[in-house]
Amino acid sequence: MKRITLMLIAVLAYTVSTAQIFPGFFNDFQDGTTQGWSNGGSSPNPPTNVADGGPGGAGDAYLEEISSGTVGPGSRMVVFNTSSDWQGDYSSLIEIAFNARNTSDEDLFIRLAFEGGSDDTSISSTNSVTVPAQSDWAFYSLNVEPAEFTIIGGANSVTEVLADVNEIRILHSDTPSFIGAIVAATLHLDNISTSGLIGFEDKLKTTFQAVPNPAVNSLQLTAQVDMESYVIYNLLGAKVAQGIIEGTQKQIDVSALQSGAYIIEISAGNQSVTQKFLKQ
Ligand SMILES: [Ca+2]
Ligand SMILES: [Ca+2]
Repeated sequence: MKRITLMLIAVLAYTVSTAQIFPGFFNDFQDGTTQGWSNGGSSPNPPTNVADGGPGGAGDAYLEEISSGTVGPGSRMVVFNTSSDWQGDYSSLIEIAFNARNTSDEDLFIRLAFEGGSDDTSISSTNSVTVPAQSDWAFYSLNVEPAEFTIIGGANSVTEVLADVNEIRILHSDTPSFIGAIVAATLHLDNISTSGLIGFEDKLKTTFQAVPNPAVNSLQLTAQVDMESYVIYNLLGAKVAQGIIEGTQKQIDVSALQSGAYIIEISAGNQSVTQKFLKQ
């Protein structure tokens, strides 16, 4: 029953709206699974979870992917993920980063590839990052902004694909590809993570607080960005108080204000945010 409910939720989530993929999501493989990374049904060498020896050393699990370099399933260096964690809208992301190690004799030219959009269009990173042969763990990142991709097949634009991804792939190929290249190699991956930039203005607007509300004698201002100054207006638009903040928090004295409703405007970095508050 639980499983059916989860499946229904998954179906509803897919049909009703496209989930946003947020910065800060990552696969660290510490749960002992491949976290949805696979080769597909008939591969003789699907990715596996290795419990020890990731970039953090003992106890740091990672993903091992082997490609045979021969013919047929398992010959190409490619892992893909169609789990709900990786399906959705990538438009708020800047990069996907990961730790990688290449224990084989071939340099690996790692790219991201996606399938998505209304037409199941496939796209690939135009440029690769090189994980050198016989290299130890290192940190790599690939940009996921639309300008960084080449369309492999399908009628959607890159932007449409990145707004509605149904499959992500990490692959080796010396040219843009959705299927990866045939190579005999072993690639280790860990901490596959999303990163993005929330704009200063968004961060100011989403984190600014003036409490308590209603205020009695003082108002505590906090934000996760440095604020520069404040102005308090009454509801007629007249300026009744102002001051300098210089930091992420400031307690201001409002005891002299008459009881009533006010607007406080915070300025920072050429941006501003306003909030209504009541003085008791
Ligand atoms: Ca790990
Ligand atoms: Ca494989």
